[in-house]
Amino acid sequence: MNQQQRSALLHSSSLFPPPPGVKLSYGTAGFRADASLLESTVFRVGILAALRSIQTGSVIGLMITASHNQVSDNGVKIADPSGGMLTQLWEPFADAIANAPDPHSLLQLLDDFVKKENITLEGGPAARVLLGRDTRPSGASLVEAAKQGITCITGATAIDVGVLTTPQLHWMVRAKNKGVEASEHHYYDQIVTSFSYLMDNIPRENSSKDVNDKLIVDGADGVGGEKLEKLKSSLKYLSIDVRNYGDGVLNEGVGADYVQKEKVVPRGFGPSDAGIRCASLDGDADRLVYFSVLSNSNKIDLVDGDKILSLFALFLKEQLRILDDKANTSSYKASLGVVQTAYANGASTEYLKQLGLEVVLTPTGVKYLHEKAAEYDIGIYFEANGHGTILFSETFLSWLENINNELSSTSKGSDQHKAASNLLAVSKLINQAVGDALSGLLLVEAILQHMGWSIKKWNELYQDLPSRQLKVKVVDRTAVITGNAETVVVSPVGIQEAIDAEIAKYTKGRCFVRPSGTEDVVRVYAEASTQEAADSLAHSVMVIVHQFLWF
Ligand code: G16
Repeated sequence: MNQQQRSALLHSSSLFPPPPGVKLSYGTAGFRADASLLESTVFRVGILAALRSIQTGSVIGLMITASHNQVSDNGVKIADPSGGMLTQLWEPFADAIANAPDPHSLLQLLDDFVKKENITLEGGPAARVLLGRDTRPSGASLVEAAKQGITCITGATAIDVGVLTTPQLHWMVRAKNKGVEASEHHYYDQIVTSFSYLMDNIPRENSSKDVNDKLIVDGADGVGGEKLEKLKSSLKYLSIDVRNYGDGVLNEGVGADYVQKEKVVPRGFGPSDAGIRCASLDGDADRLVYFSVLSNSNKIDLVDGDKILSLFALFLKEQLRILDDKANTSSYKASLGVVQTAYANGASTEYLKQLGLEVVLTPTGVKYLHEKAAEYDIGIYFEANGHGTILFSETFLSWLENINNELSSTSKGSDQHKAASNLLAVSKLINQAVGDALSGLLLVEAILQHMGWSIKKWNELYQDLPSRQLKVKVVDRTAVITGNAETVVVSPVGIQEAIDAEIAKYTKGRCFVRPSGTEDVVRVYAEASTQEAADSLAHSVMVIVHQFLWF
């Protein structure tokens, strides 16, 4: 690092002192905390993004969001060149620089890291970082801090793309690095075109069945609602009523996290909506759940990420079967796998296995699920909370392109040709970089129309086991260390035995605890044969967590 670069870093970082006594870590989805604590961290993550861009010779993304968290929180995370999450190999460096106490120790860490990673600061590629943010009021000033961090690195450019959903930013990074058009307009163009294509391909006999074109969407008073309100007029086959798209408080009594955890109607919905298909996005539109309002109550029938996964799996499996059945050209056995976490409802895992699918569990966090799903030709991953997508391998896609071209000249309009083109359209509609509520919603809508299914019929695929999730405030959540895809607690010693003894009291009992990576709580998940039993198991385990961790 030359003298000029060192002076620039020392000067700029002295303007962003870290808040005393605060230790942050790059958790499930980047750094998250009360927004007032984050300027220094965001500035430093800006430096990291520029270094990552130089090292990879690619565009990197930096998103300012705290997604489902309360409006006073904010956060920052990095999108790697593929559009996916920052490589886990850089997370310890992110932690170290975020917590460096002063400019000199920060400079030392940067110097060591640049040498270790062979990052060429002079004469190499110039850094380019795309910067996006959600609608949080603290976002604008944090974007400025990120710009200062990025541009401290000589030659680096910060490209501010404004207010976006998190998945849009990830999509743009991926598109830019593939050398294709990458504006927000191109994002809409791609999803609207592939959605229309899927809808046009619907077998005519299904179009009059019990699915209708009316959908009500809860926008969580965040960026997703705003974007959908603008997009909806281009969706000729759907009539969407968007609610909660900006007037209320972000994530307060609204949004996918609230709906999925509390299982009650979000603000702005009521008994008059009973019977209509409803969906809910989270604060930055990377999660999606569906629900229907129960008449004369504030309760809902939840259709969560597991059911979205099951719907996608059914459709894709069917398209592959049609293609395979009549294959007269080169045969290709595409691998289809599904990835879930321990939060997946036991009934969903059972159902997917009965479909003959390979089901794999990973720890919570898209970074883990995504990595696993990428091992298949078609990998579908979903967390129960509604975060997920479908990944297609390059090898499979190029085979599919060839078959589709061949079929288009030999048997245009045949079932087999439609299956090939449906699969291609799904690969363009669904976000290949990260879970995306907007494109996920359009795929759900297209598949329901294909099947001719109402939300009720979809929800009847299998019956969820009753479950309960609770948050427990403890002194230090990092004291909880888990293993085996978060299904057992390894430390503190003795807590797992106490949890097991509690589980043994319940029919179909299952329970686990884990520290949240986005909020300062320990999460408890319990499942059992009745709602009362699931509630009771969750409460008993909450008491155990308190006993072991409130010291
Ligand atoms: C983030 C992650 C998700 C994770 C969720 C909750 O979602 O992207 O993978 O399930 O946090 O994580 P935790 O239980 O560790 O707090 P989002 O939508 O908040 O970005």
